[in-house]
Amino acid sequence: MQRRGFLGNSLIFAGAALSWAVLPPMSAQAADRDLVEVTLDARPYRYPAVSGARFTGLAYNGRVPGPLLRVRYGQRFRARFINNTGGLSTVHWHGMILPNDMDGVPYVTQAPVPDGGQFIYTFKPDPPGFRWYHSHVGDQEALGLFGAFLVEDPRAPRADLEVVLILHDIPDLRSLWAAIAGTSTAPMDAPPGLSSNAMRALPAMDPMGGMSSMSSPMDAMGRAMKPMPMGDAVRYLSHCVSGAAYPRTRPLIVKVGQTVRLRILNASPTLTHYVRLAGHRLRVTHSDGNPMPRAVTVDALRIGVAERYDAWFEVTRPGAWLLESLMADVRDYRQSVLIRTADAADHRPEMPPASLAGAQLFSYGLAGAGEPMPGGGHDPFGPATVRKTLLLGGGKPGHRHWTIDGKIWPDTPKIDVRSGDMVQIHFNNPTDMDHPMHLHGHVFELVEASGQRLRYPLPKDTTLVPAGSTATWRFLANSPPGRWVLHCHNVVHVMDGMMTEVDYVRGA
Ligand SMILES: [Cu+2]
Repeated sequence: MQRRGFLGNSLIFAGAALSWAVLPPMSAQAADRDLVEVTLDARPYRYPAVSGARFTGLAYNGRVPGPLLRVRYGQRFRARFINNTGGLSTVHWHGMILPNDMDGVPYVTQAPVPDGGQFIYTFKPDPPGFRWYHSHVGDQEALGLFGAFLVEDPRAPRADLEVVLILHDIPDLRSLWAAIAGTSTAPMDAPPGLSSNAMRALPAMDPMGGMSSMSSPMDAMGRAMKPMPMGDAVRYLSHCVSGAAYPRTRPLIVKVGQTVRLRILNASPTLTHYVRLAGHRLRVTHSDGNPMPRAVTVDALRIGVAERYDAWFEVTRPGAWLLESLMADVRDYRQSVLIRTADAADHRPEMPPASLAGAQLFSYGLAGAGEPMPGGGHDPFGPATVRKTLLLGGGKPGHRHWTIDGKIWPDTPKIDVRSGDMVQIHFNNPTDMDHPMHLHGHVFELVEASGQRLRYPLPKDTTLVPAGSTATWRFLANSPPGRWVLHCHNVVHVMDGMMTEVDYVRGA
C-alpha cells in the first residue's frame, strides 16, 4: 500500500509573525512517505503591519512568502493549485528539473489556469537543494506569489541550526507599472561603497541616453551617488525578510558552539541584494541550491534576483549581531534580522559596516577562481555541439522594450537543441543594467563571468550578467524534452520582452 500524507503543521510554517523559518530535522514519518501533497490557494491579500507597508497584493494560503515546501529527495510531490487571484495564473517550480508540462509557463508549457480554476502539478522534485516556486504570470510574483521549496538530501551534512531567509521588496505598484511602461523616474538603487571595479556594473547614463564611460561618482562618505533616473527603476514601499521589516523581524536565537546554515533567497522583483552579518564571515557552499566545487568564505554576499546561496557561520561567543541587506540609502536598515544568543537580549546589536568598501564580496570570479582567458583564439571551454551568443539590449528611457538579439518575446530567436547536445550560451550585455538570466528545467555550469574563465564552474539556474559585461553557460541537454524558457528574472525586463526558449527538437 502506498503511504501518502498532507504536509502537516510541522512542515508548513504559518503566520506573518514568523518572519523566517527554522527547520527542525524532518520527522521519520514525513521522510517515510512516498508522496507529499499540498494545496496552494492563491488569492488577494492585505499585507500585515509587520511588513512595514500598506499593501494589497496576492498570497498563497494567506501568507507572504507562501508556505515553505519541504520534501526528502526521492519523494514524489503533488500540488493542487487553486486560482482565486481574479486573473489567469500558473505556478513555476524554479530550479527544478521536471516534466516540461509541469513547468508552469503560460502558453508555453500549459494553458494558464483561469480564475476559479484548478491545476494539479505532480513531479519528483529534482535535484536536491534549495529551490523555490512562484507565479509565472505578469506581475503576480511581485505582488506576493512566491515561496521556498527545499528538496532535502538525507545524506547531506546538516547544521545545528538550519534557517531559510527570503529577501523580498514590496513595490510601489504605480512605480512598477510605470517601469514596465518605460516611464518611471524612480532612482536606481545602488549598494553603498562598492569598489570602482564593481561599480562598473552601475554606469551613469548620459543625457542623450547613451552609455557613459565614467564610473559612478562617490560622495564624501565614499558612497556611490545615485545615477541618473532610469526608465525602468521601481520604487519600493518596504524591504522585508520573510514577510517582516526590521525591527519587526523576529530575532534568531543561537547558542555558542552552534553551526548555523542560512539558506538565503532573493525574491525581489528587481533588486540585487548585498548581505552582510556583523562580526562574522560567511562560508558559501551552494549556489542556487547546488553544491559548489569548493566553498568560499566572504565578508558579504551579492545575491541577484532569483539566486539562492547557502551561507554558514559558527557562533563562537555570546552576543547580538544584525544580518543586513545593505541599501543605497544607508539609513534604510529594515531588511535585517537580529541574530543573538539567549543571554544577549539587552545587548545593543553589533551592526555590519554601512559600506561595502574594502569588503571581500562574493562574486562568481572569486567563487570560481576566475583567471584570464587563454589567448590564441581557441575555445577554452571544450567542445560544444550547440553554440549561441545572445545579445541583451533595450531599456532606452521612454521605451518599454528589453530585447534579446534586438527582438522581444515571442519573436526572439530560439535555441534548438537535441538530447545529448553539449550547449554553450554566451551572453553579451552592453546595457546599463544587470540582467539575472534564468533557464528553466536545467542546472547549467557558469564557466565564464565578466571575461574571466572560472576554473571551478558554478552549478546554477540563474546568473547575473552585469551591465557592460558577459557570462557563459554550458550544459548537457539531458532534461525532459520540451520548451524551456530562458529569461531575465527582473520582472520589468521579462514583462518587456527579455525572454527566449531552449527547445528540444527531434531527429538528427
Ligand atoms: Cu534584465
